[in-house]
Amino acid sequence: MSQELVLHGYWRSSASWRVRIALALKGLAWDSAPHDLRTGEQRTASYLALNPQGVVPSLVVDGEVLTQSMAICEYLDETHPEPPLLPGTALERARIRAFAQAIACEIHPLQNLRVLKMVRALGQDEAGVNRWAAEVIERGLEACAQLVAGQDGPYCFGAQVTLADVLLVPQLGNARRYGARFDFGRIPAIEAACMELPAFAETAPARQSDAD
Ligand SMILES: N[C@@H](CCC(=O)N[C@@H](CS)C(=O)NCC(=O)O)C(=O)O
Repeated sequence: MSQELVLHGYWRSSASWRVRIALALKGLAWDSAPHDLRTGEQRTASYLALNPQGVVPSLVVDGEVLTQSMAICEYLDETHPEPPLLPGTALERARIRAFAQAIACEIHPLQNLRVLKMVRALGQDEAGVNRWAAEVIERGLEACAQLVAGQDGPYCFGAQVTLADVLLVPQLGNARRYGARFDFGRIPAIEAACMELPAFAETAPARQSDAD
């Protein structure tokens, strides 16, 4: 029986894009509930009732609310195992998770909207804020490139798309937005390979109904 899936997100949110990619890879249809982060819609009382952290995405599955994009992707992977986002042995899965977490836990939180607002409030002008974001992203992606340096392509970990690719491509969108370099090792080639797939191309920010 098919589930009713409602994705609360925002077109330009990279964490929302992760979930859109995972949904597309699993061939799942979903309804969109957009929240404009620029006007603070993520902090309305009705949205905070869904997601007390006041961030997108949230995925509502038959009335059950799921938060945190990686947890959502893993839930989708467990409930719809094909194609697997975490294939291989325990060791291989640990490497994929480590790469994904390097982005989700180390890069993205430091260049998130509310953190950039704090950097601005501490006195940085727009150029300074962008430099902060770009530096965080460049340092992180340089390390990510090393994590996959010895792996076969075309994707992060071989011939199958994994959770690592699901996290990487949206982060590269943020790299472009803040003018960060990402010409590290295999990173540009991995992005090019992913963007040939409809699951990545059709879920891109500019192609969402709430994009302006
Ligand atoms: N770790 C969270 C991060 C969620 C997150 O920070 N989302 C951003 C958009 S990419 C957001 O909603 N920011 C709103 C804000 O900072 O006020 C996840 O992966 O779901």
